[in-house]
Amino acid sequence: MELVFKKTVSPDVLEELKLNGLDPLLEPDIIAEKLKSHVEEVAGERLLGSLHQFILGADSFLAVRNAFDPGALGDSPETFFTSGTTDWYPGAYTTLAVLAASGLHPVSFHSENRGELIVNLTVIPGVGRKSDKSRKELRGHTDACSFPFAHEFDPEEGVSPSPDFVVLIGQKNQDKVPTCVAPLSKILKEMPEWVIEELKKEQFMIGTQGLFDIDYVRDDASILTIHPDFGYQIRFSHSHVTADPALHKATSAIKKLEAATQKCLKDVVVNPGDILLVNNRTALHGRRTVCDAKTKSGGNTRWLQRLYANLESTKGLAVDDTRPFCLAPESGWVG
Ligand SMILES: O=C(O)CCC(=O)C(=O)O
Ligand SMILES: [Fe+2]
Repeated sequence: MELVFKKTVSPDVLEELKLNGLDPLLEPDIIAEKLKSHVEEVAGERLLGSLHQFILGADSFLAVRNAFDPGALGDSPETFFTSGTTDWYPGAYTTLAVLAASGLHPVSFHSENRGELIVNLTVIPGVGRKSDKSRKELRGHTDACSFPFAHEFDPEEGVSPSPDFVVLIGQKNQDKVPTCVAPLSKILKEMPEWVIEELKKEQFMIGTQGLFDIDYVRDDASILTIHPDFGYQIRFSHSHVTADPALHKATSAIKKLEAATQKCLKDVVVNPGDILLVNNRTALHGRRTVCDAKTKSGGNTRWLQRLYANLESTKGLAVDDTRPFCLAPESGWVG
């Protein structure tokens, strides 16, 4: 679903916050509180109603178009870390306010990117896995796929639930490289009943995605679950979900899910000034190829930013006194 803001939050209002030195990585709640009413004003009642319907599950993604004016940006960063520069603040400020107006709260994980609330998705220079990954296509996945579903969360286990929503902020995307989204409702229709039954069984191993610095594989996990209020939910990653090869039906169910996902992926371009909210439980998301290894990083290469957001009802384990939004597992944790 798409929403178009006719007006953006005024650059003057955003500039004032910047002059006050408010850092989106440290004081997201103060920023959200100060800006929420501005967003409510420019959005209007109809758009706010759509935001609320979306977070309650009306659709698998929401593209908020023309939400902010990116203003004058420096060269695209070449690192995941956002601290140290401030040219990206207008997008971050507005996104925090849009989340607050939707009834969502931002979260990060201590073990991913030093627990920083907002990370760059940008071309990382050099050779190696991280650089390759930053340029390549990403197949359909959910973020933090090895973490529990919200209704499975057990504080004793030491792992907070995976985030309810993945939020992408558009800073630069001159080649219009699409993000892709496959709604679970469509994927389910592409699969026979026996595949759905297999995916619901607690028989899979889910490894942890590369950006987390923890050593953790979730054993005896289901890929599909039925949430008591929201219905079918999914967690998945092509590269991190496996089954015991002796379990033929489980292995072929993974293959069927991959094929069904492929059929359902829809391109959504996150343009500068746009905010894309993806439901991390009722959709798989991915991305088309950003560029090849010959393309230089920096300059005007694609630059999105990402943060996570949870419903009020989703609880996690806070582990950092100075950053209440930063959740377990901690960096270096072995599960
Ligand atoms: O770059 C994008 O559009 C999405 C990236 C993504 O899904 C990820 O980094 O997990
Ligand atoms: Fe992702």
